[in-house]
Amino acid sequence: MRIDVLSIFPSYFDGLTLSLLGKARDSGILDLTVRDLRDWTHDRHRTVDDTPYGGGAGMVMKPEPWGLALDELGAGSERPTIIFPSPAGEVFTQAKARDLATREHLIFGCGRYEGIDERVFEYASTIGEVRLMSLGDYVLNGGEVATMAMIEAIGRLIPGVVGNPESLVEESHEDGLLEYPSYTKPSVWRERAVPDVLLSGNHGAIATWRREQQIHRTRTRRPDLLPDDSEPNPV
Ligand code: 6GU
Repeated sequence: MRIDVLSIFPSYFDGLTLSLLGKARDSGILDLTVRDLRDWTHDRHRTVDDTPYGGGAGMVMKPEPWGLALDELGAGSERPTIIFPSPAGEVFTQAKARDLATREHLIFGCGRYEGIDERVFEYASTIGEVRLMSLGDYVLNGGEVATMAMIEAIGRLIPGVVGNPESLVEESHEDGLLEYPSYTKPSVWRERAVPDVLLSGNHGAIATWRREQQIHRTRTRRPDLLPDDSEPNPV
């Protein structure tokens, strides 16, 4: 998979050389390039923002560097998927990560300031499939941290990135439930014992207990994930 990132703070992404994703890059499974948006400016100050038409607080990212960057990164690629992280976007989920992990070429466009000139999104849709994606209902200062989260979630689903594929299916959200609790040695630590069933050697009982724990955790912590979360219709 090819991933290009456009940002005015490319060094945010230095962490992506570490760990599993770093290995995936070294092995060639993941072709990840981070580019400085200012490389597509042509003025002495490498300007990427300007004041908003209509007035208002803050600055807006100018369309021209985005247009040139998207032209270059999109060239020679059959309609890439272009993701703009935005708190005004659709919510990014595990199911969406799974779908995006099947794409050939992703481009992440990290906005800063009060946002990107709206025409950039329209123009980008002539080059690829445009998706505005949010991590959730809170506000970050820019798209960089959100992009890193999405690249990590997507990247670990690319075949070969996570060594043991079984470790993928037992995780929170993969089966729509939160993960069951895990324990390791010692069996008693600071007067707290590991649940007996996990020491029983009874694999059926262990599987049943883990499933019950998943359901109980999901019901108490994230009832919105369960199918019957809807209010009964009063009519
Ligand atoms: Cl994707 N971007 C920004 N700036 N803030 C966010 C977000 C994205 N998701 C949640 N908050």
